[in-house]
Amino acid sequence: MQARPTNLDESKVQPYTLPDPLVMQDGTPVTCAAAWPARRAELLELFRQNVYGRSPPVPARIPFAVTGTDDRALGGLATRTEITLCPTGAPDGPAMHLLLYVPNAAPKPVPVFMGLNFRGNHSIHPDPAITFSANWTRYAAHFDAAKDGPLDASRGSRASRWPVAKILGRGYALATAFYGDLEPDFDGGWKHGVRGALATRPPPAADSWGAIGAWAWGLSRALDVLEQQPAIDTTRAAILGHSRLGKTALWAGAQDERFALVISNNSGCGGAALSRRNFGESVARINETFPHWFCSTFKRYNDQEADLPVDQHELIALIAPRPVYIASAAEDLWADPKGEFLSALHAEPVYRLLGRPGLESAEQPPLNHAVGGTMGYHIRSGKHDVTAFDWDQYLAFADRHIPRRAL
Ligand code: GTR
Repeated sequence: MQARPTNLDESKVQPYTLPDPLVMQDGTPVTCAAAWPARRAELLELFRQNVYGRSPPVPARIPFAVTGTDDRALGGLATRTEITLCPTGAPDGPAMHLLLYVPNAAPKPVPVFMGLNFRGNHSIHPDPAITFSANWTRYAAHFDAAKDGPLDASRGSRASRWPVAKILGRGYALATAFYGDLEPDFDGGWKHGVRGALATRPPPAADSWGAIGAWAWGLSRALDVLEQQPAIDTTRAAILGHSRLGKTALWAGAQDERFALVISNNSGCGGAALSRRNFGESVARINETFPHWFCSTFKRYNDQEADLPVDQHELIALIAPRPVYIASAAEDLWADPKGEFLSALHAEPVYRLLGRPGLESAEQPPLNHAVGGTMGYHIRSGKHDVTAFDWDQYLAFADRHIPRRAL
């Protein structure tokens, strides 16, 4: 069946009714903070069953090895550590290569920004000592070069998205890994990643996890390992991601309450944007183009968004009362900037119930102007990307919520 045509015209947005995050499935209203955990559990289960699928249990032990360390990295600014971990618990299973920079000057332990990268660890900074990602080379042919620019294999090709010196200078560590270490991003990629390694029964069940679930789960396994690094304060771990990895960051933060702060950069459909708003990428389009990202039940809602028992504002609500930041880009209509804002706005009642200020703005703010209390939002000018402006807001938000220690 042909998916409904994409709508990019605000005047053609059809009315819709969102499920209320503060009403239980059986109709009971959630009126006090003490009643929230039960609703939270219910929503989490609905997202597992209908959207992202169910993640496997946490392995008893995550084997890891420090494969390299240099305490005079980046001209003495940082200690660079590379850690190889086995997210499934099996030493001969898929390996995740974590690159960690810790600022030398900051009092330890330091808060940390964590996020997966699209092009291998070597793409985030020209530092010649970063191990070149073998998995990136292995799977590069699967990248959509037309959409995402030419395949630049060079070191630092994505440095504009990772202002490493600025992050370190502000007293934060940075931990990143190539998302393809967990699962290469194509239909059938599961065979080469953690889903394949843990598969128990093909064909998968309707609520078996998709690739987004696998990437999110891997971030939690990286956090397991960071908890064993004395220089890192994992009670102040921020997780961030762009686009499909923004969807991933939200799902990781929703499930794993150890993530103290969650940032979605231009995450769009299946991320921060409301599914019921017919603007930009739709559930049908995303399921058609990326059949491996979500659980198979999600396909039931192709052009039938009103039947979803949840919508994406409830994903944001699952992060409450922890700080969450949603960022849009004005030219990124495919991701529905307004739908991303509205999703945050409709999650706000949960933050309020839990005694936290929310967005503090009922209207989408003007371009390049951040708003918010425990929830943050901005829409900046420009395209689908991560820019210096975005990072400036994230660092300011982190300074307010997971500050570094005073010298
Ligand atoms: C697009 C996709 C979006 C977003 C983006 C990205 O093609 O339609 O949902 O995830 O890719 O991750 O770059």
